[in-house]
Parts: sequence; structure tokens; C-alpha cells
Amino acid sequence: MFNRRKFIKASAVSTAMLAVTKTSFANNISNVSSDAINKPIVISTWDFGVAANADAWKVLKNNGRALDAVEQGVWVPEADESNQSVGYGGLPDRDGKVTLDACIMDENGNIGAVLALEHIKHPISVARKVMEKTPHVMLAGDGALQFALEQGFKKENLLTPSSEKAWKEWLKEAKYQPVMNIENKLYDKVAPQKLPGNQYNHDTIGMIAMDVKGNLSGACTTSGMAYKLHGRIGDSPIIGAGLFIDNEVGGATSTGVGEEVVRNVGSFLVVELMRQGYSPEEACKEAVMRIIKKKPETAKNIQVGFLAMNKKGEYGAYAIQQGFTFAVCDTKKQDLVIKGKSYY
Ligand code: SD4
Repeated sequence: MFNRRKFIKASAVSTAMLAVTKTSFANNISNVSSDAINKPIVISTWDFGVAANADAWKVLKNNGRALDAVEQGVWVPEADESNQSVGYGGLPDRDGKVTLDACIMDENGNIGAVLALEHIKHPISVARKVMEKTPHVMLAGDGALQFALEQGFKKENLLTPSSEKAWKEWLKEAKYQPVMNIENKLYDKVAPQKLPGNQYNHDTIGMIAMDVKGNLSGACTTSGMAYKLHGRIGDSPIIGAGLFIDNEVGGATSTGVGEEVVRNVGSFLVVELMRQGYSPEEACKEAVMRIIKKKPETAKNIQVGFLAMNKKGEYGAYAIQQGFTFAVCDTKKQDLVIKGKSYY
């Protein structure tokens, strides 16, 4: 039988424990002199994060705001036609439509997101407009497009000839089988970007920056899983799943099969674990372990990676499969690419 007294006792203990661990990170931070904090700094997912960080850095090094840095930074892969997983040139859904997901979060907990937005090259900027110009936090589909056009964004065809070709190739078998282990199997032999479009069907840019004032912001933008059902949304535009920022603690972002990230509210989990004193890498690892524990069979064949940074400017990552990389740019090094650790 359920013993209420025991339960009250147990929850009191765990709340107390939480309170202890919770204060530990905050104390940690207040004990660190501002000089010891690694700032400004920007980190982002995958190798293509190097070019994105470089543009974010232009803002950060001029004492700009982290929010402007992440928006400017992720513009780079969004506009890059050869990047088939973000923005213009992204691989389409199974109906041949390029639908984009993006979200942004600032140091004050302000958020904006667009879901399944078509025809707009820079969904991250539409997400920012949602945040700044509307009483809402998310706009989807036609409504998001209508809003973007009203805000002066240009309507464009985002399906490039090479993505269209890859889609037509895919239609021959029309098998939805995300190639999650590209990096795992081929990382050392072929840069993922060089793979034919029909094999290269995921990767997203998630970016977290801390400016000279020590404020954090993040952005996440993607064309989502290639050949998804029309209207499918992954983790990337969902605050708490694909991105989360808490200016007292740190920020986290994710890449990979969004369904599993959403199921575990991944990025929020990573930030909360850092609040309890986990290092960024430990927090990312624990979030990955939740995914594996919940769906061990699924996890064997998919990739999910988390990337995080805390208020000291320490960063770390962890993924299910090998091959997850992230890029770092700070006062010491501007083009660092790090191979994240992984479970398999
Ligand atoms: C999604 N998380 O739509 C995105 C895709 C991705 O690496 O990141 N792939 O589920």
C-alpha cells in the first residue's frame, strides 16, 4: 500500500538534496572572478559551425550582444546552398517541400520559433521577429509565412536543383530511413558534406553564445529530417527540446533524431543538470543516457548529440554515436573543431 508519510519524507529529502546541489553551481559561479570566466565565446554543432561561429564572433568581439551573435552566426549555414540540412538548399520533405524549423532564446527568457516555414531563407530571423514583435512564442506553416511576408521577408524558392535531384532519387524507393550513422561509419574517410544528397539527410545548427557581459543566448535552425512527412516537426524549434538557455546556469542545444530529443525534453534536461552541478559534458551524457535507457533498440540506430555551455564558459558535448563534432570560438582559438564523445 502507498505509504503517504514515507512519500512525504522521501520527497522532502530529495527536495533538500536538490536544494543543496542547486546552490552548489550558483555558489560556484559567484566564487569565480569575472576574469576567470571564458568570455566571450560561441559554440555550435558540427564542422560547419566553424564558419557560423566566425560570423557570430564578429559581433561578440565588438562587445555585441549574444542574441545578435547567434542570429548572425546561423545565417551562414542557412544561406549556404551546399548545406542540405539547414535553410536554403535543405533537403525537402517527401512531397518535395522544403519546410524549415527554427528557434531563438535570449538571456531574459524571451523566446520565438517558427515551425514548418516555407519559402523564407532565414527562418531564424523570422523566429526573432515572433519573439520581438508578437505576443506569441511560436508560429507555424502558412501563418508563419504570412507573418514573415508582412515583416518584409522575401518569398523564395528554397529547393535547389541538387536537393530536388536527391529527392527524386529518394522517391524511387521512397524509404524513410534516416542515415544516422554517416559520421560513425564514414567520418574519417569522407566529410559528411561531400556525401551525395540522398545519403546526407540530417544535421542542424545549434549555437550558444556568451557575450562580454556574460549574457547567454542560443539559436537552432534546420530543414529537419529529410523526406519527413509533410508537416512533421522535430526538436529544433521546440524550446526545451532543441534549445534551452537559462542565464543563471548555461545553455544547451541538440542535433539528431528530434523525436527522441522531444520525448526527453533534452536541452532543458541538460541545463537543469548543469544547475545541479554537472559539467556540460556530464550533463549531455546523462541526457543521452536517458534516450538510450528509454528506447535502447531505437538508440542503436540513431544519432542524437547534445552540446552545452555553462556560465563559466566551459563547454562539452556527448552523442549516442561516434562522429558528432562541434566548433568552438573564443579569445584563444577561433576555428576549433572538437570530436564529441559518444556512447557507442
Ligand atoms: C530534427 N533535430 O528535425 C533535427 C534534425 C537534425 O541532425 O538535427 N539532424 O529532428
